[in-house]
Amino acid sequence: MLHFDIFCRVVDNYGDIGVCWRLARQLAAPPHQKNVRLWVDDLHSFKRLEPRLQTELNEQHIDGVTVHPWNDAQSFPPPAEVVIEAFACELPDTYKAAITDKTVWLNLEYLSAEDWVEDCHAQPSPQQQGKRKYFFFPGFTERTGGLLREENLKQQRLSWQQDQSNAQALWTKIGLSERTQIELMHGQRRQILLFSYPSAPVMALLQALQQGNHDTLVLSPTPFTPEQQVLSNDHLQLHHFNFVSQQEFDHLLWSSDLNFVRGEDSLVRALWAAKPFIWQPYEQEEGLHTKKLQALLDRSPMNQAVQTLMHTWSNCDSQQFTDQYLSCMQAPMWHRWREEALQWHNTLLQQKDLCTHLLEFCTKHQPTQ
Ligand code: TRH
Repeated sequence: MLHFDIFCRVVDNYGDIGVCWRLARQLAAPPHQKNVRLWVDDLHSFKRLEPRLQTELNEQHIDGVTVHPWNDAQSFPPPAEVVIEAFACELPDTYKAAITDKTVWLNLEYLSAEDWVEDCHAQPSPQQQGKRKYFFFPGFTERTGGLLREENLKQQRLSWQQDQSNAQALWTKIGLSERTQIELMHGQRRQILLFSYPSAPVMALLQALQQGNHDTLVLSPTPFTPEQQVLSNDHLQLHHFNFVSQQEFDHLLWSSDLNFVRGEDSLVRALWAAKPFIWQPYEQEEGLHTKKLQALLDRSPMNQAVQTLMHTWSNCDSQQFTDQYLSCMQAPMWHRWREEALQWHNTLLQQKDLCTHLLEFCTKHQPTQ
């Protein structure tokens, strides 16, 4: 059986550990059931999305994955057959020295829908002493490493959504009143999940929701500012929730009518939720994030009005956002947006997932011992 070591440094935010944790669990779960060790340099950040984690332990087992804290000064066991260095996190020197020409060594890169990804995916990155390291790029086409997706994810989502007591238990956990829960269940109130960077034009969104025809609930893991809180009333409820586990985060996406997501991991989860969403890419120098957003939209079935709205949100353009949002929420446009989100989900579902691509790559590149 193939053994994996995954190394993850938490730089800022939650995307790096978010991706590594999903990857580790998917490799360890059926149908793959690989032996996986995950080395993480910041267990406190990790604990926010995995509450079962005990930050004081040197070794623990969760969902079939062995989790270890990582600091460069510690000693390491011999490398696994497959070593994944997430997001060019630089392996510890002693561990790197023990890598041999038999090890399949990968640098897992950030997700992007840009064209160049196909050319760089699976390319070697020359190393000393015949060691073989490759770039592994997730992506949106068959010529990339694909997207992380659990086995039977669609079926899991549909059965969760079919039984309303699942959503009720989640809503109770995050502190929603019984009355709000009933309104959500009966479709009398729309639920919006708001996971965005501080620069997003949140005030403009809230103003649009105030003017809109529907009673709305906005759920946010970031507390609302006093200025935003002033806009909260029965028509527009604002609710701050404490970070939930990754699985519960998925459930929030599944139970919402519209999702605002940011960075790469929640983007992919919003796609798998099959619901309309607005993506805010992680801001990069020279407007690179705008290119990333357009590259994603170019691969999507999204209509022009929704594409423009996503750019307006990403460019933090409060002036334009309110009117554009209101027009996208008009009945025929909203219906179209929902259809397109479902269509996009169904198209991507036809593709091979990242773990399957990864295992095929390892089989192809692993020398016979
Ligand atoms: O946290 P992010 O902004 O991460 C970012 C990006 O990945 C970016 O590319 C990277 O360079 C930067 O970090 C350093 O957004 P992202 O990628 O969506 O990751 C958030 C993770 O947090 C995701 O796995 C979902 C999870 N999450 C929960 O588990 N529970 C929660 O309550 C919330 C709000 C999020």
